[in-house]
Amino acid sequence: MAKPISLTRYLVEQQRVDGHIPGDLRLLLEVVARACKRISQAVNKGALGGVLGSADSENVQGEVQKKLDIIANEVLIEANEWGGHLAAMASEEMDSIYLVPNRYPQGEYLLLFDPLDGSSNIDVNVSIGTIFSVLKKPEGSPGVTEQDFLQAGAQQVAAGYCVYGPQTTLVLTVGDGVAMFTLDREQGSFVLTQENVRIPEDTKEFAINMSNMRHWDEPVKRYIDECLQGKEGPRGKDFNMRWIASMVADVHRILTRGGVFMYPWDKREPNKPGKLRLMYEANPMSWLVEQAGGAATNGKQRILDIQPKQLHERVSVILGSKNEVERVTSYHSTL
Ligand code: AHM
Ligand code: MG
Repeated sequence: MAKPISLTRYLVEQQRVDGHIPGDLRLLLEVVARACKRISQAVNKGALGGVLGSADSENVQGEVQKKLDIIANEVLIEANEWGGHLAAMASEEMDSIYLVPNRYPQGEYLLLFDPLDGSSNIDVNVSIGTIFSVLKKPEGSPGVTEQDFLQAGAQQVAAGYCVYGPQTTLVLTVGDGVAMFTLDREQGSFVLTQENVRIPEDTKEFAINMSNMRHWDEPVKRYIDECLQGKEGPRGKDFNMRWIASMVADVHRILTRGGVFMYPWDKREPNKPGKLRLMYEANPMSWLVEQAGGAATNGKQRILDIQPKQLHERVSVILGSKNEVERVTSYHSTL
């Protein structure tokens, strides 16, 4: 059997052999992976570690924070602030950007993350995860401002997530396809378990929170209605539905066996484009999905082309198997 390839070796090869990433970015990704290992340990301890339940606080979106949301956020900040690879960080759980303190060396990257995605699943022992995205600090600007973070997803230099499920799996792209690494708990290292991940172009599986159906817009209603008609309907095949309510876990399934995931705009909060956040969730996941041959739009345009106007901006998300995403997107222009 071939010798297992660690995340470290994979990244060194991306740097040295393939020339895809600079040394600084490699080291930054190693730090992020180490932080994910620590979060994984906290998740695994569960009730024994006293990490379950709510904290007495709300985040900038007005959502009640769980203890693990805060712990994961602190782990990521603490692991990354002194490494010398970053200029600043932004998190779904923090109101504004976090500048690397002056006492530490300053780097040229910006790190964005959703420290603990799928918060509603924390206390029920269902898969949750960390999502991250790396941007380059714009050249020539002294210091860092929120404006520096407002770059379209197409500018990302690395993106990934770590899913804490029956296995802990880190999924990564640096623009050279998608690779998956499984955490070997005994060795304490991430081991490459799949390279060149590909999403099938067609699928018979959709993921959407059906309880919101009455609030959806017509194009989404039409698409799901056609799926529900099965073999007898216009699609001529039966569809299956899955909804884990952790984007990391739903996207992980799609990267593994295909499918389409949607969290569309709906009428509950008409002024907001959707529930999910562009910079912390939609951009990194869209890049991973595209790198695996899938597609990601907001119904009207490619998510990676959206110019963000605010750090905590929300967006309508349709991503996964290419032909299905194109179909839902086309319904938005014909209705
Ligand atoms: P979170 O980052 O606070 O956990 O919220 C995002 C999550 C996604 O992981 C998931 O797709 C969605 O919210 C689930 O929403 P719902 O509770 O409507 O099913
Ligand atoms: Mg989230």
